[in-house]
Amino acid sequence: MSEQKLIAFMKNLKAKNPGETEFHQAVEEVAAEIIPFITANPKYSEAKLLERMVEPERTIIFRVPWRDDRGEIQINRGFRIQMNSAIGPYKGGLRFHPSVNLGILKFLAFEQVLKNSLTTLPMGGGKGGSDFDPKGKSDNEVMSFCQSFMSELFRYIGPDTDVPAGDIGVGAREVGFLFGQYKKLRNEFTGVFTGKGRSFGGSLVRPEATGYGNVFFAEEMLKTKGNSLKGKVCAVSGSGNVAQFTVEMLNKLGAKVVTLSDSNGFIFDKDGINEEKLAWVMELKNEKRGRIRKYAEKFGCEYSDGKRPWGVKCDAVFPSATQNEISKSDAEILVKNGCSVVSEGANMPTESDGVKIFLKAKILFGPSKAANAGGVAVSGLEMSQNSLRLSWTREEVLAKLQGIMQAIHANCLANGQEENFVNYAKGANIGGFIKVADAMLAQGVV
Ligand code: NDP
Ligand code: 2IT
Repeated sequence: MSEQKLIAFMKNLKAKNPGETEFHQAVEEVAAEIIPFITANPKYSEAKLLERMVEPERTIIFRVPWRDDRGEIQINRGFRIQMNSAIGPYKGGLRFHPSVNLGILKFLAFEQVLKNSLTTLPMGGGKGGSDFDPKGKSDNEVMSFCQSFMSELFRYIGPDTDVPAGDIGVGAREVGFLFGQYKKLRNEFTGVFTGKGRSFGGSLVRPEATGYGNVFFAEEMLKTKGNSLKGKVCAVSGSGNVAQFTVEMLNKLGAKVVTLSDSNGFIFDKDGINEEKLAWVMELKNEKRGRIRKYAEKFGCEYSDGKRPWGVKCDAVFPSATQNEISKSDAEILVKNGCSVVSEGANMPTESDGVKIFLKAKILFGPSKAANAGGVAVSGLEMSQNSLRLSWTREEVLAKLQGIMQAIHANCLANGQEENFVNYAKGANIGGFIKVADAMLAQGVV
């Protein structure tokens, strides 16, 4: 019966949201777990909560005109999806990447609602961004774009309404420019953004939080097997914010990381990306804004152009670049090569058929909405600190992050236990859903 309900639900969703393939994918993975759950708990199905949750509360699309360094006018498209505010203000990042479109941001906003629910903090879900490509642009061009983007977005956000942060292509530089323009337009200094610089209200450990949190989550999964990351050979993809701090924490826990990538290819360093090499990568990526290929030239290791790292033999993988970067055949190869841990730093990095391969093999699979929730969790802690007008120490924030990742893991266990196996994907979907659904039920048909 659930199978038929899922088919009908998805048919309707696709007809209403044509062409939004990533949104369809994210919803289908969740609905496949939630429909049997709400069938068994009819108070949720009668209130049409799943149907309500896939419809954004508000979608804002706007023109972003700006002038490049040659004086030429450029036009980009800006978006903010205000998906769900049942448990708190809309919260979620901004992505600047040429691939950005409505379907991608709706998938991210939908995932964010459930992820934020799992963090234990009072945050609703949202996501936004633009098809603007920061790559190859000067600092001045990035600032012009950010100022124009915020000149429209400022109407719709606020510290108690909607609090954006970074995502792909939006790091410390962009957040600074965006926050500065908001402050100028509103004439107020508030915690309207997270991921801010330390000197203007940013939280300690926010830059590290997503990568560190993902490693803590993997360690929790391994603990259930009496195992740990110590001595494990790990493959990480991406080389941006999430990837960098994933490597840092893996090194601290005694694992060996052998890969990093960007959209051009990946490096394989069999000796491991140690602290010193990681510092070099951080400078390459965050300051020089160069390509990962340079790592192979500098440290004399292998570089594979146009490829992803999933063919490398390893014990654990931490996909930390983008959606759908692990295909079904990649998943098959990973399992065949003996990989027994997949902890998702990126959002939805594994194709649906790949997830099925991991679940069938019964390996430890940490889905993104649970495993990468440490980033938004520390964003929530940044909001708390801004409201209190004080800042916590590094130790305090780190301890809270660790506690939150353990709580998320426990929630997944409670809702995802199957016979001799923990289905973390199911656990995260049901665990995330319940809190939002209960809040929506209590608030009536709004
Ligand atoms: P960054 O912009 O800092 O880094 C992104 C990295 O991924 C770069 O190495 C980039 O390579 C690569 N990448 C991006 N798009 C593609 C693509 N289409 N194909 C191949 N490689 C690609 O972003 P983040 O590290 O912040 O984000 C990485 C992932 O983590 C995203 O999925 C994001 O949604 C997710 N995430 C981020 C959080 C955060 O706090 N920042 C929190 C939770 C999840 P290149 O430079 O060549 O583009
Ligand atoms: O996908 C994500 O969780 C993020 N990009 C972080 C969002 C946030 O508000 O910190």
